[in-house]
Amino acid sequence: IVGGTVATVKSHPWVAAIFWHSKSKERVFRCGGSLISACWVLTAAHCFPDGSHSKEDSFSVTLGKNALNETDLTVEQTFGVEEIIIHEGFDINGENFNNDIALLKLKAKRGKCAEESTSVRTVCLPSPQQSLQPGFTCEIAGYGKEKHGLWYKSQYLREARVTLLADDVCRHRDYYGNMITDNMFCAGRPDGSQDACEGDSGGPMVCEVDSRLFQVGVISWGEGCGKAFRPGVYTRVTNYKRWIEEKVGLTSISVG
Ligand code: 4AZ
Repeated sequence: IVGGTVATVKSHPWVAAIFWHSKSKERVFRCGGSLISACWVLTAAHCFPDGSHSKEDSFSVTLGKNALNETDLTVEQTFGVEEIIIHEGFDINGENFNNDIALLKLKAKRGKCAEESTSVRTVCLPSPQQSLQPGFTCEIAGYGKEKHGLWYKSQYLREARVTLLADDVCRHRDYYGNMITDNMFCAGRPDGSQDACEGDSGGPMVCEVDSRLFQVGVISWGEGCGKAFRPGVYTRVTNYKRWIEEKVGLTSISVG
């Protein structure tokens, strides 16, 4: 996160940290994610560059995490991954990030996945017809870099506020032109002062509607971080409501 502030996971209790296990068993932070039901985490497809060959055993997910390099067993909940579902329409080799969305099924422990606490809870998904006006301000959170080009990620969870851009603005040649598909939208700050950055992808953008927070976007990509005319690009979650329901099952998600 560029230009934001340190946040506690209690104010973003659906945030998930996805780790990859190296051959030497080191846990390497890979991506953000969001808890949408007790056993399911929503994230970005590009977090799994091996696509459907990604090995479930090589990943784990921690909920309730404030700091990447510190473990607080009193609040954190860590799970293995039972299944990785990458959107069928995501093109791993392609140069565009269309359909950059994936689901992780958590491995239950003694019959249970995530247990609700002040640091762990699910986020609501918007209804497919929900649409927010350009200029609406929403919140992003993640453990990603505080500046493009840094070699290290943020030690702590951070948050920032970004404003939704009109699609025709983001598709203007001064911005991203035809790189923006109908499954994406852009958000940022005119001066680039707040943005998502490397390591934040897969994490949620949430917007407050009628005093409830809905996950409207998945942090996906952008050219650099915090640059004017180069806003953050997000996967449009409303377009995937049916896909998510089909994979997860209607029973277990909070619907707005
Ligand atoms: C990334 O590499 C990334 N400024 C995510 C978001 C943005 C740029 C890069 C948006 O994961």
